[in-house]
Amino acid sequence: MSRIRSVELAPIYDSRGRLTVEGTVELDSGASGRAGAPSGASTGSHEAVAFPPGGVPEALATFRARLRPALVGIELPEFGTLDAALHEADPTADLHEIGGNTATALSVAAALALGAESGRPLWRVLARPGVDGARFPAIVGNCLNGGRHAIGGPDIQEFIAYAEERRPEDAIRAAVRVHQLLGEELHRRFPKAALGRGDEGGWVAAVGNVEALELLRDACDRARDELHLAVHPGLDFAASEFFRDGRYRYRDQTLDAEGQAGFVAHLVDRYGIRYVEDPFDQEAYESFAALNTAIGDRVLLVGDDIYCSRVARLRPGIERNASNAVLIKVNQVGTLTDTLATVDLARDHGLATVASHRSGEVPDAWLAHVALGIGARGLKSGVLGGERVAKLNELLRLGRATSFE
Ligand code: 2PG
Ligand code: MG
Repeated sequence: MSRIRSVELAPIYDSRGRLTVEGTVELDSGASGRAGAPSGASTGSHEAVAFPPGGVPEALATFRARLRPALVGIELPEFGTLDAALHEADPTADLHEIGGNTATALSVAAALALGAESGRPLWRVLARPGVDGARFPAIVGNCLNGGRHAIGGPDIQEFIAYAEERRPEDAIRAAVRVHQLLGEELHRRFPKAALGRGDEGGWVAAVGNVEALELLRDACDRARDELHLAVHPGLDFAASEFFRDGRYRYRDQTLDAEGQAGFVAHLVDRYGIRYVEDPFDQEAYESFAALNTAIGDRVLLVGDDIYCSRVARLRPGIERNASNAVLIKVNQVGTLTDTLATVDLARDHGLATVASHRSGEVPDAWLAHVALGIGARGLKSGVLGGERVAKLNELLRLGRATSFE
């Protein structure tokens, strides 16, 4: 039986230079696992709170006072046992006492330790029924940043290359090429402007929403022609961020819910969009449902802030047929056990899952294993930036072990 010999929590930096936490779990056998937790900028109201009110210092103090004594010495037949102990220590739904990021770091570290002990990669430790590791996710790669992930960019948060290819090497190549072509075109169009990249490694430019989408569409078209690979435009509106007093407030237009639905559907058809995330406010189940009826046959319609990876938020979405996919972020809900409950609920009702990074990431690779293990339709992990590439490179490694013939 595996027993926890030691458990640690330490501060590390994320890709925005903010402190987060990294957990280490060591078993009696000497097997160990280590994992860092990322942080979002456009966080949903129903997410686990990343840290207690006093931030990382309070998370570390709480860990030392309450968690370490509760965890050292317990038997760990599966990672769920550690997750249950975390919830016992902090019974709040949003984990604001211990912090959702503490929960995520320790939960993933425990699963990695169990995998190391039994010679299994993480994805196998997490594998859902019927998942054999042969079906790889599409790449959901952010190529141009806006919203809260960029200064001076468009209102829409993410302009995405959605690459649906069986082989990870093909999907990643296509997404990377879209990013490159988009950058080249921006250089051509704004030869004197200082171009940069945003929080998720996508380009930042002083362009409007529609101009950015045109650039993305053109880059996807060119990448498709050049590589003969399936890559199409996608958007994460992160619409809760610009929804105020019942209206969607873009810099150049203000729309009510119906207007927003029409705008999204128009963009989908005009620009050949295949992936749409959070086109409405996080409480707008009915708007989601109407749009899903209208475009769900041709687009992956993904709920992020609306569900916050939680069973209690996804259930009403399923009842209303609010989307055909759910974004999965472990630290929105805290532990792997909670995450997998949401994944199982989605699968049982025919919804696709997309495993996602956060805008403030750590250079860990475990997200690629989560994506493969849950049988995700997509891996949303950006395209460039070391903390993004870490996940893509891990997916490449996993793909190398697989025969696609
Ligand atoms: C999102 C995420 C990741 P954040 O909205 O999907 O792209 O952003 O981590 O800031 O919530
Ligand atoms: Mg989102």
